[in-house]
Amino acid sequence: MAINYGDCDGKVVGKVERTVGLIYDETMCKHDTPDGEDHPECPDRIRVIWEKLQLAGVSQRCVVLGSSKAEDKHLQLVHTKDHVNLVKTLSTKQKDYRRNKIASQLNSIYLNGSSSEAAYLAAGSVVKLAEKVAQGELDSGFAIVRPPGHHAETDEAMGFCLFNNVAVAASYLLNERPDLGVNKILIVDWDVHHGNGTQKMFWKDPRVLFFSVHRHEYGSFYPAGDDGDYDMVGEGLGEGFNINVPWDQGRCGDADYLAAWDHILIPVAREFNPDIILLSAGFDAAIGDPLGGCRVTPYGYSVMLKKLMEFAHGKIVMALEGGYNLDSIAKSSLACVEVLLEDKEIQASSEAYPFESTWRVIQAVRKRLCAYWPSLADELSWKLINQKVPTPIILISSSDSETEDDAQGLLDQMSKLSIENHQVDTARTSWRADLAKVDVWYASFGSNMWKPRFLCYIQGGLVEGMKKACVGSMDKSPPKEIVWKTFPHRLFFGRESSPSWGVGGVGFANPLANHNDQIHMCLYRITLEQFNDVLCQENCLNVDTDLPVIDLAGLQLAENKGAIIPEAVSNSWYGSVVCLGKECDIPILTMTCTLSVFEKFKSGEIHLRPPAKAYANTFIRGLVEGGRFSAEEAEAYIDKAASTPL
Ligand code: Q9C
Ligand code: ZN
Repeated sequence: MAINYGDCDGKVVGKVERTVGLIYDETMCKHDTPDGEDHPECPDRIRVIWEKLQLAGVSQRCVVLGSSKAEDKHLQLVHTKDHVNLVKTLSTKQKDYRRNKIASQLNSIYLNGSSSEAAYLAAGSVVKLAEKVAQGELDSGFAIVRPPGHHAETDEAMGFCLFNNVAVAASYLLNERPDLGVNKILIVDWDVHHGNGTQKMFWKDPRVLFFSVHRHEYGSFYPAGDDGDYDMVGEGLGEGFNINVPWDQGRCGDADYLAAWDHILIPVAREFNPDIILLSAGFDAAIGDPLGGCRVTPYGYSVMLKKLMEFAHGKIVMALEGGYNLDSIAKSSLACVEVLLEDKEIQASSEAYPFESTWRVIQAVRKRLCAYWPSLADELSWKLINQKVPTPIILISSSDSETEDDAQGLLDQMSKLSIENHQVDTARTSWRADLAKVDVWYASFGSNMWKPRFLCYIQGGLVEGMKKACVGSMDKSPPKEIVWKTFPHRLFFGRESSPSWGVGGVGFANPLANHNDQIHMCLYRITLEQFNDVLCQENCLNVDTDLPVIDLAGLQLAENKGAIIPEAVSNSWYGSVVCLGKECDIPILTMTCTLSVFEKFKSGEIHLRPPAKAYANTFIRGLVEGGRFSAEEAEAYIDKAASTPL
């Protein structure tokens, strides 16, 4: 440790700064696409990180080391001889077309005349840094290297990775340097992708605890398949020494990652008590990353890293893996090196809660691994897991290079905030507290009969086929009960288009009963407060109103008269609130067009129209999953309603 003396308020204070090593070598920028095509894994990635550290005056406070080439015998600790030879002979004597052919047979790999040299330098640099940290010459360090490594398997390059840099370094310490006394290594992989290569290399090895947190989405996210699932815990002596935290969804941020830290990684690390930590530090879970679709901030990375520093006397070797937004990776790297230097207190974050799916994943991981790690055995408290963001039901198509919908992003942020705002709002607009005490059945008859679609009106979000997300209700509690019933009203479809479904009709119920007709309805037991919010959303009105659309007096009136037309929605498509009687002494309400609009449908002044395909499909799912009809029957039911004149 270096001791710096500074002057503070006239007093001389001693401050111990930790010795942090950095390795950067411009030579690794020469690995590039053969014809100069753009690629996310580009040379500028390491350049911008290096420049950022210099500009911030941080590299000057670190020990900057030259890079080193890996030795073949070290590479062969985790790779086959064939693989090492393949990478070695990629170099200059070969022609581009030969390399292109090799690359084309691999998964997500490009190669040029400098790829071999860069791969040797990347692996060798991580080995060198790990050695110096292990022997105590450095407290910690960051190898700013490329190509990345964690996807590279024993006998195969993939996912932009040629050699598995971190795995080579871990194996080197354990097998080649018994003198350094490293017997247990924790590898933390926070790259947004699963570290499949590293996992396999230490699958049966209890000396290496491999922890990877990554987008998984049921095996659809790169590198796709089951390898990254939480069920993959290792085998033989290594059983329990492989931990995967597989996110079910994108958009995870600081709160999600820190929850995984606090409730999985940190307690396990405490039990494992590693001698050194190697960090597969990809920054592609960073906010703004074009491939990752997550939102970890530099603050989030700094807290994750800080929490790891309590182990192994802070001996941490960071090695760059992925990360494709140049600005994000530079800022995240800087935040991390500042933590290694024990520079400053970490500022508080503003982000609220993890996703609901995050708690689900964390609970599954804890359950699967608690036999090996007793600190995971306790059930998480109800209070804790209730601190969550409601998850929109089905998300915009997720590919590797996810094009995030801005509306969806905004929506998430809104819902993350609305949790805190909720209490304030309820206090301010007192009608909510009153109407929250009264239950009603909301009788739905269209796409809302599919529960996930209805839940959009409660929790916010959208399901497949919808063109626009719902904001949800202020009170996001799910319905207390669901029942199905049939009523003597007529189902029909009309309007040219709707904001939710685009071109095509949507469902209406004849506001008047007629005993020759039948309409099947799914009844959700919700509060009158929530019913107001659903009514507003159905009519494209803001839910945050100072006055309810239908209050207790309105409910009474609807019960007495059979239907009312609340002022606020009188000119909207669902302007009539119809009371269909009672179930278990609770009033049943539905919403449909007013009688005068119904007359216009009947006369042809407003057009009847069959429903849009996506709408009809959602409707069918509701009927089928509700156990009401088979798919064929549901389709016939809708077809009949759509083709019978009023
Ligand atoms: N649909 C690292 O972050 N994407 N590698 C292939 C195929 C590959 C990422 C897309 C992503 C590899 C180190
Ligand atoms: Zn990655």
